[in-house]
Amino acid sequence: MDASTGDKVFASLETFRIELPSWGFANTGTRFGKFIQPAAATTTEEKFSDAGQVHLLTGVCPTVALHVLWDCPHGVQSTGEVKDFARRYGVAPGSINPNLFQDQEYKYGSFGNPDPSIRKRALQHTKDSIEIARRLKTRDISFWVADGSNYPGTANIRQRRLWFEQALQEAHRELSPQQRMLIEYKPFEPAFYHTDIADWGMALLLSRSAGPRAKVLVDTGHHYAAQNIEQIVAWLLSEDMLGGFHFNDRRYADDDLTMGSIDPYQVFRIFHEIHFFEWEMEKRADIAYMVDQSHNLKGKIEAMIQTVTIAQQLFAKAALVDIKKLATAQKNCDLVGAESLLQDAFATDVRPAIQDWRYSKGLPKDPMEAFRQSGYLERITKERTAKNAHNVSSYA
Ligand code: LRH
Ligand code: MN
Repeated sequence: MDASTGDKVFASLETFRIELPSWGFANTGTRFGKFIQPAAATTTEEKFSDAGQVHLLTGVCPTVALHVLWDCPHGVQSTGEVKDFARRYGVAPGSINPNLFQDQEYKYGSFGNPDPSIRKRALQHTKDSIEIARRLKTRDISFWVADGSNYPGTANIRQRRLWFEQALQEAHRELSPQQRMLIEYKPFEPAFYHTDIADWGMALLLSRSAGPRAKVLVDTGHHYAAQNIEQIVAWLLSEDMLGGFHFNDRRYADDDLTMGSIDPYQVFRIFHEIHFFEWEMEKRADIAYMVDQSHNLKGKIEAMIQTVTIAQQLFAKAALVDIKKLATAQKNCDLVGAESLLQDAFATDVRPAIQDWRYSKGLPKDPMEAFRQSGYLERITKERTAKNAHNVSSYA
């Protein structure tokens, strides 16, 4: 690999950081059940410990996203112990995810519920989540709201939009100047007729009406198969409304498979649009790169290490596109020339340069091998097997 390519890989890795989801270390499944892993994390401390292991081995995932009901069982009172875990395991709390979909009260919605007392309850949980973020000195409050309906005629879609606007405006007023709110869209599931925040346009309009500190979160799994996700990314960038990503991969729907496992070129094309934007605007885009996956079959920590290393590879490959040449080819409608610049970058094996970068940082060249040699998995399996044995696997 020529020096300049190596330098470009090194430069891209210097700034690339990706946040891990606490729930990626826990026993999760599908509606048809879940397969219990004896080493899986069940406590918030164990999730910090596992995330700390991945950061120790890769050096590029210094924060872990928290889901309030799953990781802060005592709400705001949980922030003290979370700070202890962060100190003990060397990873900081990242984006705070309110949970407005799990409680029975949210059967007919949260912000969109016709019952004002339920909407009030949802807003109080949101304010508590913002307070948790404030006490943990973390920046992003990341909203995914499952609200919607399953049958035509059962919901007043326009009225529910107004309720969402009111709730998100009130939430925005609670934010401190350093904080942001990220609004995630999803076309369906668990609602199967309409979802209140179903696509990027709805999330953008709700973010705009909420306030300047509200941005859109793009979960790569939340698109119909034929949608051009990198075009949505390009539009959100040009609107200065792109706040972050939840990366995963899918063959069909919101499959939450490991990033780049099905369509790595998709992620490459997204990273390319971001590099292109930053080159043209001569400024860094303020984007939170995060993973959001459900490791139903793969070992949870191995799947996370695999994800982080694939993310580094795809980010570095996209940084190899000669954008100056690309801009010229685009202007000259040199279709093959332009496309080949992306294909050549994507086809470049950046793994040796990434290993050199890790070595230069005192990190293991091969994080997966280092993990397998560490004995960490054997230790936590011993510690956690008894506890996980009681974990329910059936759906119903
Ligand atoms: C919804 C979603 C959301 C999270 C959840 C774990 O599908 O992507 O981001 O809250 O997964
Ligand atoms: Mn998500």
